[in-house]
Amino acid sequence: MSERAVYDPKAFGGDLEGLPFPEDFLWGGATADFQFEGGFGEGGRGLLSHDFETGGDVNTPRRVSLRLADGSRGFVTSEDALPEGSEPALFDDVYYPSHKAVDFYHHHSRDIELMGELGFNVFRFSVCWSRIFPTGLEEEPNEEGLAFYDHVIDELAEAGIEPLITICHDEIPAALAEKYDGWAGREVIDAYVRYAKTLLLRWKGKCRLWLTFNEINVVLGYPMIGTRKQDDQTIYQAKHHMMVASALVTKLAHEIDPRNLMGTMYASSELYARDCKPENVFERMRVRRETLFFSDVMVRGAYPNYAHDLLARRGVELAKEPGDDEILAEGVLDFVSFSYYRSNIVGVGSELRRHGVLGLEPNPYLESTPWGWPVDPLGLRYLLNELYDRYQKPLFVIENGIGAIDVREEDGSVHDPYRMRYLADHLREMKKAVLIDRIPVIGYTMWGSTDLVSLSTGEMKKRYGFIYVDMDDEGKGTLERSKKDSFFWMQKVLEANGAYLSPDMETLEKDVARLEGEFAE
Ligand code: BGP
Repeated sequence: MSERAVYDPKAFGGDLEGLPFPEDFLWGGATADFQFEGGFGEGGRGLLSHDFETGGDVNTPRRVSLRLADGSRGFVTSEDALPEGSEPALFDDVYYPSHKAVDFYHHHSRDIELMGELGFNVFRFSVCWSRIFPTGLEEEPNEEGLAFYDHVIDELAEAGIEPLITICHDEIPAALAEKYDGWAGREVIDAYVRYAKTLLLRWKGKCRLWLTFNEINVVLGYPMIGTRKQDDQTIYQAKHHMMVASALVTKLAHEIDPRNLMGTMYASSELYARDCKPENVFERMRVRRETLFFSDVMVRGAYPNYAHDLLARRGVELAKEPGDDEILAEGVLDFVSFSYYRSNIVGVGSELRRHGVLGLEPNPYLESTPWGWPVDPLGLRYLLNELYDRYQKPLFVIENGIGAIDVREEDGSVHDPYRMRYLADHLREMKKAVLIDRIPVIGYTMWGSTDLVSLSTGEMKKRYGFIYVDMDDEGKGTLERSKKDSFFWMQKVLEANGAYLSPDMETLEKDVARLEGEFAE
């Protein structure tokens, strides 16, 4: 990384307005194939675990559609076990958001053009595993699938945008899930390594930033990891296999091209003790270890000392093979990347979901989004410090943003001051972490920079983007892309490499113009 700008507290005051981020800082957006790409059944794409998942909303969970043992139709929530004898099945009268998503498959040129206009220099996307290996079991990849991403990567390069590829974003080819019980089957490691190697060789020299998995610390359920059962034993065993697979691919990636930089994404809400009662503070430490367990293994290269207690409490007995520990030690990651949307409160008896990443207790000091996610910009600075203290590896904020209901006016404009406010507040705290706390942060990719389907609810109305996509929760709409107010705001922010972050467009424009004037002098 280049020399960082010098922070002089006397000259710049607490909010650092006027000071840019380091010159080589990466700025961009992030997406996932089954939320963004669509192209179902096209180009030889095979069925994906997510293809059976219905939409939902804040009160209605998404479900997996099934053919039950007696031949009738059934549904279970995406986090439930599949009933004995049932199989995931598609029905003509059910809407499945992954099939079309927002159709990046046919809109990639326009989408990339808009990213270029925004000023991105990196774009995070995931490759759809079943587009490359339709069942996951083939020996040879699907050339048409690879060619699609060749186009994407070449168009990005032309726009001056570097790819950041998620090899596997919470998904598995359906046939592979069926044959081996998803990641519960150790055989999936080989299938994944074959798949990842194909990508690493194909885009050698064109892509240097890779993520082996997305949010490995929270994924569960048939759509995400392909397992039929959802008990702790199954899930931790599956994730042991994923960690071994990630380490093998990390080692391989370094051999294929030493310039490759490898990460995995962790869902990283910040976590606070409910109060200063020692039992609650201790509980915070215990839950924190649950959320950081997977990064502890993959970034340090070994199961931590507290793993014994963590697994025993959950009644998990891991089946490890001889050599697994060596593999984990040899495949440590180069950087630590994470999503940050919110913080949580924890204390004795707290109800927490997904290993402490989703808390239900309101924080009286914070406001929440309409989907109940507490907004906590300072939590991002805290997290960056906490992770760097723990790992001493470069960090990468690869998901952040606010899901909100946007209104598109008749003239196509979308006024989203809440998004500019949310992002400005988070970027400001990130800037403090970089310039004051001296944390090496590689970059920032905003989640869903072009509107896409929500992962948790399957809705379109929970929008994150700078770019509005005309589509509703049932998949109806022209799919036309238009620029929200936040698009123009982010353009200005990036023009000055984050030197000015005012969420008020007028002030921002004046500040950036002043900066340009200073350069001209
Ligand atoms: C993360 C996932 C993304 C994403 C995001 C926002 O967990 O990596 O795939 O969608 O969260 O969540 P949601 O879409 O549920 O608002």
